[in-house]
Amino acid sequence: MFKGLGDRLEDIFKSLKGKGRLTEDDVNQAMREVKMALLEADVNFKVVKDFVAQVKARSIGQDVLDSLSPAQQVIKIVKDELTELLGGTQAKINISSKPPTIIMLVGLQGAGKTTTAGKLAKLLSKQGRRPLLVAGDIYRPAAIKQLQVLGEQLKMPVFTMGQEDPVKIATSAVENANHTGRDLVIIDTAGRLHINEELMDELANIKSSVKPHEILLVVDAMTGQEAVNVADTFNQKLGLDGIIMTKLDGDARGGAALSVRKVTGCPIKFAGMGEKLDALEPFTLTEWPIEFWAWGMY
Ligand SMILES: Nc1nc2c(ncn2[C@@H]2O[C@H](COP(=O)(O)OP(=O)(O)OP(=O)(O)O)[C@@H](O)[C@H]2O)c(=O)[nH]1
Ligand SMILES: [Mg+2]
Repeated sequence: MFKGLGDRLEDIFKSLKGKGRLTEDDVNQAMREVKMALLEADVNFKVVKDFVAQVKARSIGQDVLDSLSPAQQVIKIVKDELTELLGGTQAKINISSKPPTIIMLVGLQGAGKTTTAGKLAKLLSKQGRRPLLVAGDIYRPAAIKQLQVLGEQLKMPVFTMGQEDPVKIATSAVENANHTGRDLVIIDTAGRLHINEELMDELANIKSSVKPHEILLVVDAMTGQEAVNVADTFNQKLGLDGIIMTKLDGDARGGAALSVRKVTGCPIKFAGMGEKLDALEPFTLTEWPIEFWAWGMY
């Protein structure tokens, strides 16, 4: 997914290394190219601006330019700042010491919440958890059925109460998990086409009634820059614990992931890599940008 960006950075670094000594102009030129590469990868403009300013400030000091291997140092600074931007590897789900652990999935319509609920249930059951899937989307009639079908495929229980109030559904589901020995509750919630107050209020009410250990925002990577606004709003209203980027198997340019991480300060915990139930992967730094780390360019 980040291949294009990785290739671009690699070219920029090659030309820096070819120069031997570096002047301030060389660094400025390289940073202009880095900026274009990030923008073309769909990274948010403000994030790019701050990033480049930060790298420049660290690179233009005489201690770097006068050093024996200035290009290497500049490349290392870019890499460090990218690492900082992505926030390291944090694919872990916080498991509560007092079961059940409650995970709530939120996000806009079609982002992949319901599918991701099934994927997470599968992944975490492999780690020994006993999930209960909860049908908290009462608006789209097919939503409950969709989750039930996933439950059947996974041979896992699905808790539904039809069109009952979602807060009631969530609290009853947690009680049910307690009675039936399920130690993980995954709540699927309704989406909307756009962010609206009604949805946010409903989600905030579910939050305050069951106090989830993890509120994860499911974001469609294909939505590009819009993902940043969405993530920012959900984070302000709900206080997110993490983000799951879906559809990274498509031709999303990946920059949205960087931007979302930076704007919300929330770790991207998983990447959805397809429609199948096992297409959920931990989002790790080493995937990004692949050629760049793998070839030890710095
Ligand atoms: N290619 C690809 N498709 C995905 C991924 N995750 C979900 N999808 C597809 O995206 C579509 C929407 O997924 P849902 O899980 O129904 O999305 P949702 O957020 O629950 O949607 P609403 O309930 O309508 O708000 C489905 O066709 C999924 O198969 C992914 O990682 N990659
Ligand atoms: Mg859904």
